[in-house]
Order: sequence, then structure tokens, then C-alpha cells
Amino acid sequence: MTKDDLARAREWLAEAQSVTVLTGAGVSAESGIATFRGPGGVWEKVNPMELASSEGFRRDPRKVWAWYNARRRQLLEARPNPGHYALVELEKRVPCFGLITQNVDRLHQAAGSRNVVELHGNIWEVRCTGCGRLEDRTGVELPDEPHCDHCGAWLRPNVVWFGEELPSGAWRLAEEWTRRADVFLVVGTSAEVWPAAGLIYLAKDAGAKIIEINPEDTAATKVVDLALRGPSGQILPQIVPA
Ligand code: BJW
Ligand code: ZN
Repeated sequence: MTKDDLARAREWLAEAQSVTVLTGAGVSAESGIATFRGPGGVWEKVNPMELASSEGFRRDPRKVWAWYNARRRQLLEARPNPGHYALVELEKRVPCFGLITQNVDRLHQAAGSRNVVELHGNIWEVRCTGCGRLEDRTGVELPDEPHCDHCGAWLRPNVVWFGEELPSGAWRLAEEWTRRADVFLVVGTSAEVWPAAGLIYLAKDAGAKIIEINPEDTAATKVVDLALRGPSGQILPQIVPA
């Protein structure tokens, strides 16, 4: 990556009428939140199908809740990093802006991003597996075995696990924002999880310029127009137009 690459990214963003951003776990890495894949990633130590699937939850809900409660506690201490804040600034400078995130941590909203769509739900809401009630339990310490006050069934985190459909409203909005983008930023995602990764190819087909920000190559690198290699907390603040 050269100084020219950063200047080019800044210029594309300054000229764009519509910018859409897709973020993944890497954008929160500098806030101390582990990514899923790669060295030090969560899936190195635990099997994704045990912790992030409805089959795994049915088999051992206590184990799944122990993991989510630990992550909720860790997030209480976590703060947005310069990458999150740079995206807040970008939103203020671009006429039409949308931020699509796969993250469940709500750190984009904590930083001040407004036009955010959550593809994989969020970790703060809980949903009843019996009566379907949705409740916001932001910042609340949950019991080890959370159950519904109304029907007594197990509660689950309101996130999207493997094999589950994405929330239809969120997905529709994500597709719309992707199709309208002049510039599509792909930040801190391995681009291995579908259908989220498919948005990158949709943006490409719709004619957007695609910029990837990631320390590593990803499954989508071959289709991007510009790859900026480095941590998003360092790169993003350098490409937001003045
Ligand atoms: C940095 C950095 C720094 C480090 N700065 N960067 C089509 C093809 C193949 C498979 C499928 C397909 N369609 C569906 C599937 C199956 C499946 C899937 O994609 N599997 C693949 C893994 C093979 N998809 C699904 O099941 C989805 N549902 C679905 O398709 O429904 C329709 C359907 C239903 C029934 C039958 C068939 C179809 C649902 C996917 C749900 C994903 N859920 C999780 C857990 C969420 C809850 C939680 O957090 O607890 O979502 S899994 C996990 O992966 C999480 C993430 O949002 C998601 C994406 O990961 P992400 O964000 O990309 O993170 P990493 O760790 O992969 O990458 C981090 C990156 O950061 C790396 O590149 C680093 O280099 C970088 N990085 N430091 C910037 N400082
Ligand atoms: Zn209930």
C-alpha cells in the first residue's frame, strides 16, 4: 500500500454521492474484541456449530449462554476505536451513506453511527424461544440460565446463527444500499460468511468502486478495486475526506 493508494481512496470517497460500508469483526479488533477466524480467532478454540447454531443451543443452552454472557460482560468494558469514529465522520460528509454490519456488538452505534443495519442481529436483545417476545437487555447482567418471564421458555440472544435466515427487513435494506453505492467499503471481514459476503459481489455487479480495508487478503480480494492493507483503526481515519 502506498501513499497514492490512500489518496485515491480519499478522492473516491470525496467524489461519491453514495457510500455503503460493510463491516465485520475486524473493525472491533482494536477495541479488544476477538475476531472469529484467523490467528487468535474465536473458532480456533471452540466449534462454531456448538456455540452459533440452533442445534448447538438445543443440545446445551447453558454452554451457549456461558459464552454469550462472557461476551456481554466483555463488551460492557469495550469502547469504540478510531475506525468506528472515522465511519461516523464519513457519514457526516457523504450525501447518501449506509453502514451494513455483521457485528452484534453495537459499537458502531455507540460511536455515533446512525444509518446502521445489523445483518446478524445484536447481542444485547434477547428473544424467547417459546412465545417469541423480543426484549432489550442492553448492559444488563443476565442469569446463567435466562428464561422468559411470560412463558418460562429459554431465552436466546437475538443474533443470527448458522443455518438461520437473516432478518428480512435488514437484508432488504442492505441490498438496496449496496445497489445504490458509488463506493463500497469492505472493512474487517473475511468475506467467508454468506449471504453477507454476497453483497460485495452485488456491489461489483452494480458498478461500485470497491475498497477493502484489512491487514490480510480475504475471499473477496480478487474483486476489489483497491486493497488497503492494515488495521482499520489506522487506515479509516486517513481516508475520510477533510
Ligand atoms: C482486521 C483487523 C483490524 C483483523 N482491522 N481488519 C453460500 C455459500 C456457502 C455457504 C453458505 C451459503 N449460504 C449460506 C451458507 C451457510 C452459512 C455460511 O456462510 N457458511 C460459510 C462459513 C461456509 N451461512 C449461514 O448459515 C447464514 N444463513 C443463511 O444463509 O440462511 C439461509 C439458509 C438457511 C437455511 C439453509 C440454507 C440457507 C447465517 C450466517 C450467520 C453467521 N453468524 C455468525 C455468529 C453471529 C452471532 C455472534 O456473533 O455470536 O456471525 S458466525 C460469525 O461470522 C459472525 C460474523 O458476523 C460472521 C462473519 O465473520 P467476520 O465478521 O467476517 O469475521 P472473521 O473473523 O471471519 O474475519 C475477521 C477479519 O478481520 C479477518 O479478515 C481479519 O484479517 C480482519 N482483521 N484484525 C481490520 N485491526
Ligand atoms: Zn416466552
